[in-house]
Amino acid sequence: MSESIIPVSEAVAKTALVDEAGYEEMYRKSVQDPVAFWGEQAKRIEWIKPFSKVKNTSFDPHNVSIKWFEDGTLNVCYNCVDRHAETKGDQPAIIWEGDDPSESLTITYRELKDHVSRFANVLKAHGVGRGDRVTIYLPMIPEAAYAMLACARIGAIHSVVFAGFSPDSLAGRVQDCDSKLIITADEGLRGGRTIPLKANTDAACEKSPSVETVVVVRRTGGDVDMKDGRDVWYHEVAENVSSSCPPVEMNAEDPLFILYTSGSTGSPKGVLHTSGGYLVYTSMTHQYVFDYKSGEIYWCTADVGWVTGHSYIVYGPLANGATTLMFEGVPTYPDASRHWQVIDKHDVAIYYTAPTAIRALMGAGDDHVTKTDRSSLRILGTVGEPINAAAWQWYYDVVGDGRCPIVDTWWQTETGGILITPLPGATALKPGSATKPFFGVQPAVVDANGNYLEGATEGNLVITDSWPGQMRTVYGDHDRFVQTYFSAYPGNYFSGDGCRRDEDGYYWITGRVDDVINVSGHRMGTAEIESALVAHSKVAEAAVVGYPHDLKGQGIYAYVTLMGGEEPTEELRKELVQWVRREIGPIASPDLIQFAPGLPKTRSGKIMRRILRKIAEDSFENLGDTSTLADPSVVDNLVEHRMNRA
Ligand code: 6R9
Repeated sequence: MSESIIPVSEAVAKTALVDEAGYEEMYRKSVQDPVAFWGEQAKRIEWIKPFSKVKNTSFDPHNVSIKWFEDGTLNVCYNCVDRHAETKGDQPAIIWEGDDPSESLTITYRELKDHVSRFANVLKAHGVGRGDRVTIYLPMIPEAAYAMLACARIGAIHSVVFAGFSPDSLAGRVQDCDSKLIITADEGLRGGRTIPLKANTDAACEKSPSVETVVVVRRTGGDVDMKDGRDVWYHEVAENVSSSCPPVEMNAEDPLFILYTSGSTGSPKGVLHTSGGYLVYTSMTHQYVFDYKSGEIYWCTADVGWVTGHSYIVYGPLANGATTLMFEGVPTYPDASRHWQVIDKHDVAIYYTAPTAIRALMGAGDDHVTKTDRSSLRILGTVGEPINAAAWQWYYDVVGDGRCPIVDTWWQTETGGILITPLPGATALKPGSATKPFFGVQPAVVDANGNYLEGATEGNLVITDSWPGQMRTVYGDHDRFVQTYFSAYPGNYFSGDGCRRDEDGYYWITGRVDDVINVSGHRMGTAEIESALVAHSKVAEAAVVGYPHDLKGQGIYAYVTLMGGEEPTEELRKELVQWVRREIGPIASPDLIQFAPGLPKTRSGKIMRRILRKIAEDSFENLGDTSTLADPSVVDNLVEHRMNRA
């Protein structure tokens, strides 16, 4: 297999924080003496009371416990806002670019402090305090960042729910953590279309008795119902509170936020991140991975509803006093040139996006890119799913004009920050490889029995010791945390991803090895989609698998068995797609639905997903061992009636 290697750019290396030798040296120190290393790194944030103990962590499945800087105290919001307001108050903290290209806003650090303090006072006025959960269901507007930071300021725990989720998904997440307050907007605006966020919230509240208050930010001015005694307009209540609010002293291990994410089984898990370690880790990775230089405009295109938005739009960059760009819209509105125009308009130096966006924009043709300037760009990044070599090369050659290193960053909601990544001045690049571990991160490859594999090899990706940004527990269910991440390979954190390590020690993530699919960089449990399908009165049984999709990375292929007497019509197929959209949200819409009279099962009744995956992938000639099937003829029917992927 021929493999291209792109050496470190000399221009970048000249000013980069670390070069090749620097990386090796610093990495060695970080894993030889993590206590000394992280104790030193933790100085990048301001502590109220210094910690005396750096690391207290155990991956032993009988006693999983993760604590960093445990007796230190700090306020995360103070670190992201106030300390910069004092030293560089006039510098833009957030540049907001609206869905409509004529709308943008700049918020300085001084202004950010006012906005956030006011928001915090509104929350306090509605009875929110330390440890209370607040659900944030907002579009990509500055208020989303204000609301998150306001929670951090007063010690409340935020749970951001992506604005593309349905009322039912929102309700599930509100109920799981007993939120008493939801922050939403009248409507969201994306690609010229509105999203009825307040109406969705109303529907979710019907199922969520814990909610006492709904704070509504006015975004579009669209008509909404306001419920007396429960709903308040943010702009009205904000007028009556002060713009000064002291940040509270929090312990390093106090929760900062909950973020729900899909796993292979059951309902989404509330991933819990805490304060000190998370901030040290996101701040350090943001600075080193993007080689961030003070004053540069940095743009991460993620939504704040995902972990990438938390760590690399809000907390990491703001902890570093950076200027972070927040974009409300979509890459293809008004046309496929939008991202490149935003880069020119705001002189973006660092651009961090997802492979699915790169593939879509590549498909739109080079003209959209080449007609723009992009000379402000210095570093490109990608995250969310494996990037295919062709998309990588296009990103490098066309978007970056062959000048800008690409950092392919591997990490997860659970990891809090980037774990495997190139560093711009230190790592020669191989298209499609996330390359090497970040400081303090010790990856290993294990076989199915948990044996560590040495050298060039392929297997399951585990991490053998803790890092400060790691999740601490599943909210309200520590057993599930232990079960999900520490039981498969005792003594290690199991990522759920497969990977290959080459002869240079570079890591190549090959994708999930569990029942999680990755559609356009969005994680989804097949079980969630299946349970939405079987909730439909005409569906008896459903099995969902992923299949390779040119743009989305993976598409959703659903096998559906109907209730006796139901007709498998085209109409019903459309109805089921709509149904899933309503139950979970548009990102979970099945791409293909195959009506199947029966599913392949073992004699003990287990669905053989391996076979369903092969058929969905169109590689049904090699179905492997089918001898354990209860009724092998089921498979012939499935193959015969498989859906056309084109
Ligand atoms: C940050 C984020 C995590 C899953 C992860 C993996 C996939 C993320 C990747 C990547 C290959 C990369 N993933 N980054 N695969 N190369 N650079 O995406 O978090 O939404 O929790 O998804 O995404 O499969 O396990 P999350």
